[in-house]
Amino acid sequence: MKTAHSTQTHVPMINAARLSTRLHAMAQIGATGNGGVNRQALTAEDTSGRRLLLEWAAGRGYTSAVDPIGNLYIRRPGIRPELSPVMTGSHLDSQPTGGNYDGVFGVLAGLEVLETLDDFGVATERPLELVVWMNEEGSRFSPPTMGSAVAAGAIPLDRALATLDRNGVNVGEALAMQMAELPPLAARPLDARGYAYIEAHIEQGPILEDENCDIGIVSGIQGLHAYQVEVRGAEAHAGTTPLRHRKDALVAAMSLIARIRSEIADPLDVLRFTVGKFEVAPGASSTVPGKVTFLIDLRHPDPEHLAQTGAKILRLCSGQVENCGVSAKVLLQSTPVQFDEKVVAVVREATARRQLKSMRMISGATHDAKYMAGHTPTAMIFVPCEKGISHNEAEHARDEDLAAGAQILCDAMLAVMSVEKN
Ligand code: HGY
Ligand code: MN
Ligand code: MN
Repeated sequence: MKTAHSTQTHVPMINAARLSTRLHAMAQIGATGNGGVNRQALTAEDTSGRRLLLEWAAGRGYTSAVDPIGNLYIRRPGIRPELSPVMTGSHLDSQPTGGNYDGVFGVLAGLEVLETLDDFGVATERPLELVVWMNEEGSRFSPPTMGSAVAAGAIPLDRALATLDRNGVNVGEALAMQMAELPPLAARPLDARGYAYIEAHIEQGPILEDENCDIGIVSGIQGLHAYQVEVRGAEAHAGTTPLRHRKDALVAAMSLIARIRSEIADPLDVLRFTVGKFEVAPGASSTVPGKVTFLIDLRHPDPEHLAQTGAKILRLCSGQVENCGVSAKVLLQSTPVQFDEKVVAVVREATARRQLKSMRMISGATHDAKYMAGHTPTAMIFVPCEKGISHNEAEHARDEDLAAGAQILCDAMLAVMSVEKN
């Protein structure tokens, strides 16, 4: 066994065919039949995906552990087990109409790196860890990046475990059900700190493709606020109740959202304001809606602008609107994150060595790397995806781009071991 970055005489090359085969195998789990997947956090499909990954890892003799919020840690041993690990990872859970690469690529590229080092007989001084974050998408249980937020102490564990899905099932129950279905896993405390963390992901936007770049050298992530807004009116008979007596929560919610959009409009089109989940109760055609609950997803790279816009929204979502009561709950407020410039430089140098065309960029999408950056030197690697389409079953990335991204991840994880921490 050669030791990485000391006696290493050749550079390990990832196995592109194996990576492609794994991606296709994972895409069968939760396949919707329309080209994408529905593998939401802690569902049977998510459990099947995790089981398959754990089988692949066990086949290589890697050890696997789980922390109290359900993050999985797959470890390839190092010569010096007491050293903190070089880490990579991403997520296997998807949006309801998710693509075959969002999150999955980062997990399987990470596994590919571990296996490539085995194939090339490379022993590293530091252990390597592949993390599968629980509930990155936040589509079944809000907010997104729940697992990495809890591991970083940004969300209290008990609050996360008590989070309900739309059927009234909480995270703790769903997690216990998943754990009962998986092979026994060692218990890992809530501690995701490492020597360095590098996450590979599809860009989920059009920039790399437009600029004809192979690799995105991601230097940070824009900020994200998530709010839950509740509009409370009064249920009434659709046929007999005149307008003057109505407290129509749907009408109030629509006019509130229109008001918010006009108050925060951004002529530069940098601000991202989305209402992606909108529930009307009781949801009967002959009853005036008594209650509407909707989720706001707000993003911007500038912390000041994000904070001011968020405060404006919270002001608008309080008091009375069209005869209905309105209140808002903050689910998540994560400020923009700058990654560690030493690790960003490692990714840039690895890309240059491979003579790939790259560009430095900020991530518009959020990722678990955001929380890792708070306690571990972190950077990300992006690969292009077709027309930037994501959170859509048409999401697609080319095998050669995915292989290039996995190779840069391999090179960077080896190179980062030689970087002295600040
Ligand atoms: O919402 C996001 O940015 C991530 O893709 N879950
Ligand atoms: Mn993702
Ligand atoms: Mn996503």
